[in-house]
Amino acid sequence: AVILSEVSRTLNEYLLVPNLTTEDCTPDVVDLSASIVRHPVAEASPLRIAVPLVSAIMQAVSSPRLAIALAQTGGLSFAHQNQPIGEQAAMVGAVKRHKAGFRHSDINTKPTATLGEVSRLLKAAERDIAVVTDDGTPTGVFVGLIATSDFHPQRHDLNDTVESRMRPAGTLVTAPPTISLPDANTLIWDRRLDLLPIVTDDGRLASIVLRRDYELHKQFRNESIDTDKRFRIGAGINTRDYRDRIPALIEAGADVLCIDSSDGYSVWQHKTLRYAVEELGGIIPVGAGNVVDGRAFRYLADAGAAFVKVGIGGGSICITRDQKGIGRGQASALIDVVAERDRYAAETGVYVPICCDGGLLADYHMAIALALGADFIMLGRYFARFDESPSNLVNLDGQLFKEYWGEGSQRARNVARYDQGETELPFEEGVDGYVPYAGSLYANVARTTAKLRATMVSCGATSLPDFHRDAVLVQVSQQSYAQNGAEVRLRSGSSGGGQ
Ligand code: MZP
Repeated sequence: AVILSEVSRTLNEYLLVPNLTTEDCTPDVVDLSASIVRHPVAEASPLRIAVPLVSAIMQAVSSPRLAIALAQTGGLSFAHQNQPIGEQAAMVGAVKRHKAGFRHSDINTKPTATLGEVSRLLKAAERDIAVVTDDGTPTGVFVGLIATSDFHPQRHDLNDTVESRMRPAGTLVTAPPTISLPDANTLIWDRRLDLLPIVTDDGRLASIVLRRDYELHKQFRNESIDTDKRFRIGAGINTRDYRDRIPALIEAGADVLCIDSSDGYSVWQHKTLRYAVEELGGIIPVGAGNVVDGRAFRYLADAGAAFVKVGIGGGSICITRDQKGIGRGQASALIDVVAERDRYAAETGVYVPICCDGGLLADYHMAIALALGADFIMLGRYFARFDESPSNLVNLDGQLFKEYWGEGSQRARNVARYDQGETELPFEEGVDGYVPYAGSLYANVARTTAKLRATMVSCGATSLPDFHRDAVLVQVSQQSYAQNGAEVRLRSGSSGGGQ
């Protein structure tokens, strides 16, 4: 046997040491966008996401609803493969059929901008809307695109109706605003507007419907939506029925695929990747994994993997290490694989992104994983806690939980993921349980990305490649780890960090 000299270490065992933060390094300029599929070192990746978070290929996590919410916040979801091909393709299709838009609460109906600001924004956006005055006086102000009382998008062809409601500059508007928020939402997207001013019958500005976070969504528009304004979605595949599943998923519109397996260092993954590259001509990128060392990374990268997923045994529902004695601490696995990714890029000129998968229990673990070199992060437990995940919300002794179960549990019976030729799982590698309910994905992802930005600013980095290059990490002792949290009794109302 070979005994590796290093100890197997978790993400919990590291902290970041701050670098110099300069004036131009602020949270609002931090770019969290990530490459998710292979690309020549000197070129951009053909597929990028605005925030480096993807949802796990799991029954309890990735539903169409969650996929849409995650795409709206800049990440990406993977429809699980532990279901008949037709059902998985329908899940992908359900997300692709939705036109990209915003939830109603994402738009603000209070007039929070002055007319001058509206005018400047519209002009800067070079939209086909005329704003006549920017003196800030509401009376008599015309705003080009408005909703009138006889405007009912449901009853009209949207584009025709909108065109016919465009008024010449200077016209006073006489109808009360009756547009509903969903209609405003649709208009904003269909007309590619950044905001929609609504004017009352006496010409006063009644409200401005605008995107909540202009910069975020500008970035999101560029990076998380296909050119056809459809949400992006990925899908899991397995090494058994890939010849049927991959074509069906391509047909349904999947943007990227990933072989879903607890142990990706296998000839079966090699064959699946070669099928996608040779027989399908690489028409769709296919990621592979999971692996925990550089040898396995190189094997899959050589076979054509679009990205390689790292992590065995660290998942919050995972008992693989207990059951089979297989796995490696996530930090040690990442350090090894990242070094091989960089060697591979230097040797071949091809950058194959790494996805850190499983066992990220605190938001700061994501920062540690990215600092260690991960390109993006796959999360199960994190997303399972939110409203948008498909599992049941349950009340246990007065506390709310969401159900969450592993793909290796009897409940999921994902035989293909643990494929060693059996038709039944001979033993469980995952558990079936509950995770504390945490509310909306939107609010949580916003808080998590705020933390990531703040961490990167402390480390003097404004992009993930900078962070990879410049982060300084230190191992923590048990004594020092014990001081990570607060040492006081919390007052009621204090969240203690809210994770
Ligand atoms: P976590 O985010 O809940 O800690 O981990 C999610 C990851 O655990 C998944 O992306 C997958 O790689 C892995 N997983 C899923 N099911 C099991 C299992 O039943 C598992 N053992 O380990």
